[in-house]
Amino acid sequence: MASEYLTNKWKMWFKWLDINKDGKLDSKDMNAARERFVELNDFDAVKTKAAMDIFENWWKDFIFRGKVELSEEEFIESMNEGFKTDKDEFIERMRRCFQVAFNVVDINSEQNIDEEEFIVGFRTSGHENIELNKKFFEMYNPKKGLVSVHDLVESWVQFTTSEDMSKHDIVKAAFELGV
Ligand SMILES: [Ca+2]
Ligand SMILES: [Ca+2]
Repeated sequence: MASEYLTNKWKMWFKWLDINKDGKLDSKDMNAARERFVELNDFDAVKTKAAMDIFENWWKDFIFRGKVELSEEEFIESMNEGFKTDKDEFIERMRRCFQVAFNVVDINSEQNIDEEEFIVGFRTSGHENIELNKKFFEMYNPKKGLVSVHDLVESWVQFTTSEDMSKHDIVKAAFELGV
C-alpha cells in the first residue's frame, strides 16, 4: 500500500471529485462538473458539445477506468493498484490526466492560466469560494498574472503521486486552506 501521506492526498482528491458530496463518484458528478463548466463559460453549441465529450472521456479514462461508480475505498484501491503496479506508468497517466484537464481550463489555449480561467476551473468542480481560489492561484507565484499549464500539471502530479513529505505540496496546502 502507498504511504498514509499519499493515501490521505488521494482521499482529499476523492472529496474534490465527489461534487454532489454523496460519498461516491458516478456520472452525476461528471454531469455536474461539465454542465457548470459550460454555464460559466457561456459556450455556443459546438463548444458545448466538445466540452461535454472531453469531460466524459476524462472521467472514463482517468477516474472510472472501467467502473460506473466508485466508493472512496474503491477509488483509493484503484489509485494504489496503478501506483504499485508500475509507478512510472502511473506518474505518466496522472500527467496526461492533468494536462487534459488544464487544456480545458486554458480557454484561450496559450498553455498558461490567468486568474479568471483558474477561478472558472475550480468553480466547475463546485469550489465556489472565489477568495480561496485567488489565494490558491497566488500560491503558484504567477508571473505577469499567469501560471504555466506545465507548473499546474506538475503540482497535481506531485499531489497525486509523491510520497515525499519534505517537498512542499501546493495542492495539498490549498486543500488544507479549505479550497
Ligand atoms: Ca458523488
Ligand atoms: Ca489561458
